[in-house]
Amino acid sequence: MSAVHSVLALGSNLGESRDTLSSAVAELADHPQVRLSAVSPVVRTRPVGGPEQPDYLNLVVAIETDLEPHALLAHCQAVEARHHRERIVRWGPRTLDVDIITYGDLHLNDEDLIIPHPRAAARAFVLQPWAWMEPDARLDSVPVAELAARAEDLPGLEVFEGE
Ligand code: A4P
Ligand code: MG
Repeated sequence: MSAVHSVLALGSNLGESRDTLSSAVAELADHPQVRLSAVSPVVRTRPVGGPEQPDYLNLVVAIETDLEPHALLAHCQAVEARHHRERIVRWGPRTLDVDIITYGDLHLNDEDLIIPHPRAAARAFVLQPWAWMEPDARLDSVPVAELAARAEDLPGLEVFEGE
């Protein structure tokens, strides 16, 4: 089987978020069946949904992987667990969230895994860094840059250059 191109989105708004994101990218790539092919700029974003909470740092990565989708989800969750992610409130603050945005052209709707990610098409905190990383990317045949431009949370997004 040839490797599948997949886009993963990472977010953090608790603890040392910048360091957490850097180590998470390295840990995601540190798997024999995962090859990192691109990393987006880091963006600072206003929280979308959930309770009052700090701003997020977000980024996306592109990988080539031989893992099947559920095995990739398990790998993402293992990386989350290393950062002591605790699930307390849905859409609440978190040290690390890793979501699978796309997996090749696959459409999947399982109880524990939906691909493409069901909310990605409306979220600038995923779409804008993705469009910068892969300017020609499409999500369900719509250019990602177009989706980003339409996303309601785009005005709150800025490139993160460090504190
Ligand atoms: N799951 C289903 N599909 C997927 C997928 N494609 N990738 C399941 C990853 N997981 C997927 O996720 C709950 C369950 O979703 C998992 O057990 C998995 O089986 P979770 O990470 O435990 O919980 P969550 O993240 O609180 O919920 P959810 O629904 O993933 O939240 P979202 O929609 O990802 O939103 N605002 C800013 N600015 N930046 C952010 O990063 N993130 C969120 C989280 C909200 N607001 C934000 C940000
Ligand atoms: Mg999640």
